[in-house]
Amino acid sequence: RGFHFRRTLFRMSAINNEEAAAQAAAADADSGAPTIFDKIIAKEIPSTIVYEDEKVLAFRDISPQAPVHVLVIPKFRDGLTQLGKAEARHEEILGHLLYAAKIVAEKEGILDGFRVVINSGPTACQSVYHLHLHVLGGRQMKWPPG
Ligand code: TR5
Repeated sequence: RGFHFRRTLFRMSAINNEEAAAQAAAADADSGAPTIFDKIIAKEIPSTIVYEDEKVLAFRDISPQAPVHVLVIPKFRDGLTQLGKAEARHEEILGHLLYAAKIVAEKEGILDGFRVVINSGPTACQSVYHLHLHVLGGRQMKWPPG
């Protein structure tokens, strides 16, 4: 019985630790500080650009999770560190990003089947706090995602 109780306590503290870690990451990760993507936009860091217009940049992910893995980002972040921070004024750029994802899919020859993913916040494993769409394809995708 004692063992059971201690194990339950341990599980509870593990859950609390995970929640605390997630909250800490959330507080600190989305600080609004410049990210690596600013350097990519400024072309201070090289990237393989797939598509670009005055509002968005699409470049290959450095750690591809599929034969085609392209990130589409707004050139002006304007507070869009994550989708969860979107406001009404962002409607136009959000639509533009989604349409750019379709152009990327077309250019990459995966219009028959592709996936667009946005990770918003630490619980969704967002790691770069500059809104980005992942465009993935070139293989059979699985569902549900992990
Ligand atoms: O986890 P989230 O959804 O935030 O996605 C961030 C993505 O940025 C990941 O898929 C990373 O692989 C990608 N990433 C990170 C860096 C990077 C990049 N893609 C292209 N070039 C990159 N550089 C130069 N540096 C990165 N740190």
